[in-house]
Amino acid sequence: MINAKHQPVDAAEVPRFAGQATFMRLPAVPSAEGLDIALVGIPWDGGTTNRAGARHGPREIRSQSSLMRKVHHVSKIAPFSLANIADVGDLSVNPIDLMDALKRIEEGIASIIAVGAIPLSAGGDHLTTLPVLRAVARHRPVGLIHFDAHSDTNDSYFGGNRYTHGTPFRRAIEEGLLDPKRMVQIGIRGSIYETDEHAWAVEQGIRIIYMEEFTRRGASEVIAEAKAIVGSAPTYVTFDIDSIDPSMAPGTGTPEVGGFTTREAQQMIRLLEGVDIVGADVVEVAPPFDLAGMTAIAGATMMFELMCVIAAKFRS
Ligand SMILES: [Mn+2]
Repeated sequence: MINAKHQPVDAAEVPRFAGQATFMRLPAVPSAEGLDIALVGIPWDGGTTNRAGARHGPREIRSQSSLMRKVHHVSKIAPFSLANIADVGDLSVNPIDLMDALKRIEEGIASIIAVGAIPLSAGGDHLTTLPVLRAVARHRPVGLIHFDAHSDTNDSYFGGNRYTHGTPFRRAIEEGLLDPKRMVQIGIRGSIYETDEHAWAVEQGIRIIYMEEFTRRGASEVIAEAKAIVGSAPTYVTFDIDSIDPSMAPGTGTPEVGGFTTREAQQMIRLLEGVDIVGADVVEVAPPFDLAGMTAIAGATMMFELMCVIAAKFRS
């Protein structure tokens, strides 16, 4: 019987370093038509306040994702058998016009959702998540599981600029895209601008789990709480690579020491099985600051982990 689902190129037939680089060595397809999960690049970093470079993230994540195989070694989830998954390419962006870029990204993700596919994107900086949420949450607010060193709920930068990679989740709450009572941020750390920097976020009802609390309680307890917060309703998962310690993921715009190990991050994502994930992303991989592709492979691996827990939804 012919398996109608897309399959990655077999590394026993074509070596991993050969051929066109696509996410997970899947076919590059022109649209999300017929897909369950659409892997998509958002090569845009116009919201970056410090070291730019995440615009180069999708291409490097594609390259490093050639290391991924077909079956998850712990959960035994075989994503390409459970769900039809392919690489739909990069969204159209505008590197010199922020508002136009946000519009293009929203339209690109909306076209994926319109044909019934779940978007799993590779950024780009964290502002890309705002237009993604505008598409994902067009008809109802969603919950959010947010891995990051930073809360990204500041109000404005540089004389009132409201759209930067430090503000997306404040804008998303204001726009009614996120239900702040169903939001959890995990791994927050680093020096802050003001003592009460996170006061607004907490007032909205966001549960902030600082890195120190994660260290005390561990992955199982923290994710159990996160799952209780988002419940069974539609939820988006966003993974900022700077949540991982810069010793393991240096290639990012705003590194903060004292972060997750890659293994802790993997453990947490695996435990998300059962959450109704309606979209997810890995953002802030900035190859110009990377060493030997180590941040891009961390990003590609987190994308694989996310893909597996999303694919688990398609188990019949
Ligand atoms: Mn972030």
